Amino acid sequence: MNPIVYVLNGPNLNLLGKREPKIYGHETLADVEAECRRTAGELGLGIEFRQTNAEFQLIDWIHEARERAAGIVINPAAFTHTSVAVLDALSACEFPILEVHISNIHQREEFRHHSFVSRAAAGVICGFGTQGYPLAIQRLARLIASRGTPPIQRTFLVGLIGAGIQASRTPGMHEREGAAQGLRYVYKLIDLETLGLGADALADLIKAAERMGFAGLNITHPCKQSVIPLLSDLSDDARALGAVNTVVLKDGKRIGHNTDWFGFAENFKRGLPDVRRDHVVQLGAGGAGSAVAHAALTCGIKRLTIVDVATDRAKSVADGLAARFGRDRVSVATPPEVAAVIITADGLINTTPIGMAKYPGLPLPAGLLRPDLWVAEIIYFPMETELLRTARALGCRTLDGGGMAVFQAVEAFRLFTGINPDAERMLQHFATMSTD
Ligand code: CA2
Repeated sequence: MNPIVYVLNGPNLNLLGKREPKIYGHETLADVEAECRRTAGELGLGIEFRQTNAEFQLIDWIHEARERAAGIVINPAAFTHTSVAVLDALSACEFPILEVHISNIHQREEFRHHSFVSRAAAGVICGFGTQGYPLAIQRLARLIASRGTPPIQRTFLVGLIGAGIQASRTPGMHEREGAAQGLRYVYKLIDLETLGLGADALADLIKAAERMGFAGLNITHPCKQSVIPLLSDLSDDARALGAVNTVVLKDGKRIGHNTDWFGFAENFKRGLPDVRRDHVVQLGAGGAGSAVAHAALTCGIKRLTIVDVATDRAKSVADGLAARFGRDRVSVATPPEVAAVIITADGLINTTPIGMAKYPGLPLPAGLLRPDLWVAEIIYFPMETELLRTARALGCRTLDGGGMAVFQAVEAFRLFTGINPDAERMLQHFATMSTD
């Protein structure tokens, strides 16, 4: 596991390269970041490169670094000369800290000659321009190596509660990202089916997870709705959707979130960014269906027709959506009506289980597809469902469900840890797990 260094930048450094080139040069902060990443990579160090204009944020990041980094390179900018609070945060760190200033602060105004933070720094580089950053990283690598002891890793224990979840790729995604972030991250499957338990065991399982120090739980079928009465509070999204797939356990509280809709929205924005979205037909109004419909309307789909064999279910999902997005944007159709409504549709979204390895087949007659209809799936096992295969053969634009699975995990990881995961890395890792 590579040690991680935090490179932290204070106020106004986001203006680098855009103003005052005589003092600070022409390189932008993005150029500095690229150079730092290159240097850190060569030295076998992981890196978090950040900038903020807020003192509290800088302090929070120093606290975060205390628990997961092996050292800090910091340019506190103007806080250098004013902030006892930044000094105190740095003084609480047990690893080496290097202070960097692009300009030679001793050549400038009197008030820049004094640094509060230097007391906590093993060394200071100033007046070397932006070159000071990679030099500081090189020095930090030496100081870290000479300490010999690996940094203390923050530990996160999380899990997934659901039935028949043994093939889930979520544990692998979370654990791999956790390791890459320098964390001890364990993701347990709590499978009601293999445990021989019913959904009524949920309350006991959550209590047990809480007692054993879990940072959070993902919740899936059949518990996304039944978990709600067991929670202390809900995010606005989870409340609107009446479904929870992520519970954060913190300070004795259980906060329910829904990252499924975000997963679909992000996948859609990336995979089908430029498709027409005047009218879309969605098949399925189950738990996933309500989150996907919410995402679709959030992504600018003007009118959505929801189709479900259970008309009551479709109606109640549509009513909830109409209350949030407007009556004119949602309607309901029965399966025999699909042929009529799909004629005017730009796209089709399948949220039914038909097409999964367990339920093979097509969720609608193949004859209703046509080349100018885009088709989106949320199933990722198999990645190419019969619907996608048929649609692709016709020449339709298509979107598989892989991205949704990844982005719901991206958001859950962020909620569990408070750390921003690397979404690209999680996508890449997910792709290596797809074997079908
Ligand atoms: O020289 C440095 O790196 C400083 O930390 C930069 C701070 C300044 O307050 C310190 O005294 C020395 C200011 C950062 C503002 O950066 C700008 C960059 C371009 C244009 C305007 C501001």
